[in-house]
Amino acid sequence: VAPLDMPLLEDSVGVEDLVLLEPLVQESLLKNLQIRYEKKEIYTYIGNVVISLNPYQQLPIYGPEFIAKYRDYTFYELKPHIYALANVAYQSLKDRDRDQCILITGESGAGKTEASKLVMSYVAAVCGKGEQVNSVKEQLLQSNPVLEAFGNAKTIRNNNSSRFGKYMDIEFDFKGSPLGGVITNYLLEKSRVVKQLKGERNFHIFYQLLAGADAQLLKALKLEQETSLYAYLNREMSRVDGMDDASNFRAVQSAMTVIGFSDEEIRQVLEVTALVLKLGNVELSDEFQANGIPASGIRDRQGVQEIGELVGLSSEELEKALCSRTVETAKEKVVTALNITQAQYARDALAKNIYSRLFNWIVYRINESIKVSTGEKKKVMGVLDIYGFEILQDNSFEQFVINYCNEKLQQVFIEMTLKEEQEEYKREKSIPWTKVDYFDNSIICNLIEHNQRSILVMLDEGVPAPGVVSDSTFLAKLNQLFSKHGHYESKVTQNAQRQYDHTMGLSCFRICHYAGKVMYNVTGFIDKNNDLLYRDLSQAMWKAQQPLLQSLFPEGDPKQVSLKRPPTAGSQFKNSVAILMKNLYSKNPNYIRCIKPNEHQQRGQFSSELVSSQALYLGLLENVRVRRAGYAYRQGYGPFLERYRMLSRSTWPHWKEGDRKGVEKIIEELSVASEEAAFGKTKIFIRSPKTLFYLEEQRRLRLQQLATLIQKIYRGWR
Ligand code: AOV
Ligand code: MG
Repeated sequence: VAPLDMPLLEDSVGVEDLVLLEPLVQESLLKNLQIRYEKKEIYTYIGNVVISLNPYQQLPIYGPEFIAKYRDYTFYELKPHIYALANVAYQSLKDRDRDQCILITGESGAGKTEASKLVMSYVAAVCGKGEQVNSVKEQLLQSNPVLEAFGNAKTIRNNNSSRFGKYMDIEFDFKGSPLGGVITNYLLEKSRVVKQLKGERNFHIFYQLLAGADAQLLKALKLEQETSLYAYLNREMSRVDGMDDASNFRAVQSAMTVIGFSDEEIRQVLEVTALVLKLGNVELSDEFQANGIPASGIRDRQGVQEIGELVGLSSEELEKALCSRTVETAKEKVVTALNITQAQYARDALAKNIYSRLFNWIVYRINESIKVSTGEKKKVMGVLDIYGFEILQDNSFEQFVINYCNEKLQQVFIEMTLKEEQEEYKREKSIPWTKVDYFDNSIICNLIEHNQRSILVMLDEGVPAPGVVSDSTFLAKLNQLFSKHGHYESKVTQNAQRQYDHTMGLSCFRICHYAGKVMYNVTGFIDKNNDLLYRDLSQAMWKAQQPLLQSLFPEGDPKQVSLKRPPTAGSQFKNSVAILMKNLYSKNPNYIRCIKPNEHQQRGQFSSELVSSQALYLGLLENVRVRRAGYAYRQGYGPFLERYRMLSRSTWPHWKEGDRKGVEKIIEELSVASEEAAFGKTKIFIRSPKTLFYLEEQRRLRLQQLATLIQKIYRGWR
């Protein structure tokens, strides 16, 4: 570890802005974060970027008192905090009329969702007043518990892991009062509905419902309280330490009411949720016969009966839909019986589809409540909180999608930090600047999403006709196309290069992501991408008497004959990511980069190795270098004058000739070298941290002098 030389006042807690770090190397950066973490200083700046380390404990640095403080000070005057970033974003949205976005990145469990809630609660606390405004704020804030209940789950990495991506635009009027918002959600990890890894749970809502519903509600939903009775709920993992499912259930119900769901709508949502659970318990068996051939059928009639009663379906219809498949040709309809594997597959596909459509509907319904109907010009603040980068033992299509999204966000970060930096120099006129080299991950983004030659294109070519194209031909095509690609590996490409790697699976490929190498198993890729539901099933659901369930399956309407193949999950995701990127690029970015200090969700543990790898792939060091390459530090003339005016005889104690002149005077009197300071239109730029250290040191000495002086005067009085 390099010796640390921290010349700032705060040296016991390291530097608050890594731009001031000396020497600037990975070791000192890490040490600085560690020193701060141990002192419970979880936030550190790189210029206007906030680095946030997950404390895994409640720190007394949030709430109204702190919000009030950060509201009254400019960015660098108080300790680094997410509130300071939220304040800058909100103020510049309000005063400078620039749409903002808050981009929160980091791997699973790093603290993104918590950070996004801190931003939202800060903005809600400082923006506008009045009954109408307060009710809008409440609706926006209450969307969180509802979406978390249906879209989050306990994973190995995070007890409250977001299993969907979320982008929320909060819209304001010209005075900065909130009018409403729009939420966009990205691909829910629906495979979790039917199966979870060891040590993980299904989505929170299932456990909340069973734990929190009273006897009457349970009876109405035809449920039993015991989680172990449900095949879709992991038996060895039903409770999460410190999580009160029952009280969360009440919170979700009341949040839904605040948002504007009617009692009837809430009831239907819960019925559909119960339906999914009960569907999992539909036991299929192949002891039945169809024309002498073994066929699947339902073993336990009562379950199907109950499902029928719950949502108004005939149990015969349901059984038929689950156990057989109709193929329509121009001339006739052929009904074939499914074997047990196919029937189980159909049942699980149905459960996944019902749940993910329910989730989409909930987002749609929240949007109906919070959408802004007035036509006036709006100012927008977008908050992005997605699922973090994931490397599991077994990675499938879901991880592929999640990691692709993170790759794109890293790309935004690279482009926007450089772009924004350059533009600032341009805006401020005549500020010279040197370029710093970055690892550009567009090569990886292209590998995944390029329009002609990419993994997603190859995936879409895998038409769901059994036996024609399968997962393994998909892999073979990838191997052929990308055998020489620097970020692609598989057994075949390795063999060609005579590499021996026993960790590489036969049905796997590996992508060298910006954040690490991930091996994906192609089994199930084609299927998950095509995401097709037998028509028999959607038609059966459409026949349900319960209006919500029926509305989730519009394609089940026999009048709606569409022969067009629906877009695949991959291409839909790619499109929505592209729209998101466009949206982000049109706004002024504010970054929160979350870091996970240890793998055990433990307070006070700082694993240097783990933090180091995140710091590396987040490009923190490069970020600091970029920031320093031009000018390490910049500050508006007003605040700069305020901080350093005591350093010049001219500006202390009074100065009346304008902020910029005052700042020039201070720089002149302190004999700061001319290349060290540049004067922009609204800000002063200081080139090297040394100069800033010097200013800070002078300020400290001056404050000491003043303190001694005051003491003397005080003694004199006595
Ligand atoms: P994530 O959003 O980044 O993971 P979360 O925001 O859910 O991570 O954080 C995980 C857990 O860490 C939370 O449930 C809290 O217990 C704790 N935590 C995070 N930030 C704070 C904080 N500022 N103060 C106290 N505790 C905190 V994922 O959604 O898995 O990618 O997919
Ligand atoms: Mg999250």
